[in-house]
Amino acid sequence: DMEGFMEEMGGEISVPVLKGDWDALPANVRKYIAENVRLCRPKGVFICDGSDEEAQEITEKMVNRGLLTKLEKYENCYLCRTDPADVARVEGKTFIVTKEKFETVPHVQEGVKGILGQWMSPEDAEKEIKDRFPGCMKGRVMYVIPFSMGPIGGPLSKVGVQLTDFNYVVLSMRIMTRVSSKNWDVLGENGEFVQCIHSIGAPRPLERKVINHWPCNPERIMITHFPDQRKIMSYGSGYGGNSLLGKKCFALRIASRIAKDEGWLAEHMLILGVTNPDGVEKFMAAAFPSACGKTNLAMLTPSLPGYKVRCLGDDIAWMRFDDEGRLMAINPEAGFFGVAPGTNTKTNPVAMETCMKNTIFTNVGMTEDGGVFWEGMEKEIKREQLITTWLGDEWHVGDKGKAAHPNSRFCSPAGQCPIIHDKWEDPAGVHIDAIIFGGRRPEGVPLVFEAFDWQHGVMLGAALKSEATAAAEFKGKQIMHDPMAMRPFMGYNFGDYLKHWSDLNKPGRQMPKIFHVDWFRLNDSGKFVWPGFGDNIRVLDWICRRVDGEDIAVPSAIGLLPVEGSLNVEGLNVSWEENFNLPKEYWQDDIEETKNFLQAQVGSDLPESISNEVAKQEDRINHM
Ligand code: GTP
Ligand code: SPV
Ligand code: MN
Repeated sequence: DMEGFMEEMGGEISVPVLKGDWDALPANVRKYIAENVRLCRPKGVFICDGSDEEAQEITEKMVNRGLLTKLEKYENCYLCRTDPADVARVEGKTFIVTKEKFETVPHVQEGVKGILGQWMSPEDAEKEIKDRFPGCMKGRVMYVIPFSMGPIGGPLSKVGVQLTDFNYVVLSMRIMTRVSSKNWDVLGENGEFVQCIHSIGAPRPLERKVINHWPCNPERIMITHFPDQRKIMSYGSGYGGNSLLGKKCFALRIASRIAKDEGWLAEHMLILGVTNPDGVEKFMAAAFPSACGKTNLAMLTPSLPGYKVRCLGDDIAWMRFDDEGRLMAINPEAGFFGVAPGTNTKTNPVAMETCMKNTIFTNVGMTEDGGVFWEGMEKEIKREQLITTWLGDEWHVGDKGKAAHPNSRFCSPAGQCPIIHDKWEDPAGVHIDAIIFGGRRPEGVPLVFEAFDWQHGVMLGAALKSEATAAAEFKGKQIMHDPMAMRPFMGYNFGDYLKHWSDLNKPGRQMPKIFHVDWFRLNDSGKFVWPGFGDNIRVLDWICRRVDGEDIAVPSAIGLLPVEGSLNVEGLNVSWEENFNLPKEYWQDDIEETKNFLQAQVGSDLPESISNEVAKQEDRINHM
């Protein structure tokens, strides 16, 4: 059995400690490392302290190896190109392991293949792990990364310890989380931490050719989560959400499960503050599926004069009601792992400024003068410049193919974002006034509408759909369900999750208003009907005014729509009709499809509160 297999070492270590003070580590951490050294067989252990000197040392090594290229045009920026077979999250190889299957996945209808999370039995997980992890770090160094999700020592924060054999992960985790020896003090002698074990699955001698100096094992990728043990084991991939285990694996999958048990929320949401011309600020959290606009909204440069948007986070929010009944949110991350393509000085000048120093770029193109290039930057470089694509080919603007991978990313410290909010590291968080859901919906969905109440809003979140994006392995533009933008990140039964959301609505609490937006509606000629980006402030402004109770909304079948003219479109050449019309047939099909989806996928676990809301919505649509 696993216990015997992972035979305890009593905190003894059998390989050299290359850096760090072994004896200074908490006893339970020593035991955890020793067990995994015995399992993975690295040649040595490197205990990270999170210092700049440490990062410098690792960076230099990686540049010498060829894994990183220094970008001469900027300050302390590097380019990394992955093995082209390892470019995104792999949802099909991502599992939650619990004894009881229905803790993880809903009771789907008979004959239906569930898509809301993948369960694996502990027995199968043990087999898969024994098939992969023994000796997986042979000839490599095991880095030990003590990190905090949320400000170190904060009341909502949690500590993780990642073990990894990939130095790229060490550098990226330093940006994305708070890596520091101080986390050992926070843990104390036997403090609880999340065990994050990661291997690229390329022990020496190598069995698979290494491409671009990016060792990985794409055929054998397996990302397993053990919520009961607060443990993650990830194998075979070095990319993003597969390897930076503090992010999706911990801060969403494991944390959502802890949050359910403890009565709070771990969500795939950005956090921002909007200040209106009167100086009144409101905070919002917004859930859009991967590559659907969170980073862009979080860093919005308002096109309306007098407004200010400040960013607190671009991907994950941990939220909890405080004693006064206010929903308080923190960003557990410390950096941005943002989509590069589409980002430019017009669409997102704040992101462009943020990533011009101390940044690791992955799978973007490089200009001959050591700058970056990706699709969307055509106007920012000289047309004749020679570009090396993410695949290493020579390329010019206008040539066939792409310079950057569609899921190429920048990884930058959040603190250097020019519009970062002063409170972004406030351990108590900020008071959320509004929650926004949205996706890529090319058809039928109005620019913005408001839920009638909390229950209706939870149903809107449950019904969230979006076109597939490059952030995972899916191909094409199929419209996929992505309830609460959490489909790939659910840590437990989605029916229980919806119930948890419904139950949050208790007397004495100031429930945020819930909204739905769509920046991606197309007209008959295939053009976006809304300019998006900086002009999204007009939608945020309408939302703020609704939070203040302004009488500018009119009921429709699907929710409260802006009264015609109440959303400021001054100076824009947009059609109100194209942005706000509700095609009855479209919505009849949509609610039918949503109802079937929820019945099939959440089955008997679907809370009545949600099916009631669906039935009411269907009735309203039929009476349109
Ligand atoms: P993840 O990091 O994968 O979770 O993605 P995200 O939700 O942060 O998405 P991001 O803001 O990076 O946007 C993804 C893509 O959508 C980029 O190519 C953007 O340029 C594009 N995009 C973002 N906002 C808008 C918008 O308002 N309108 C349009 N047309 N495109 C947008
Ligand atoms: C997402 O896919 O939602 C991301 C990128 O934020 S990754 O970190 O790879 O999950
Ligand atoms: Mn994301």
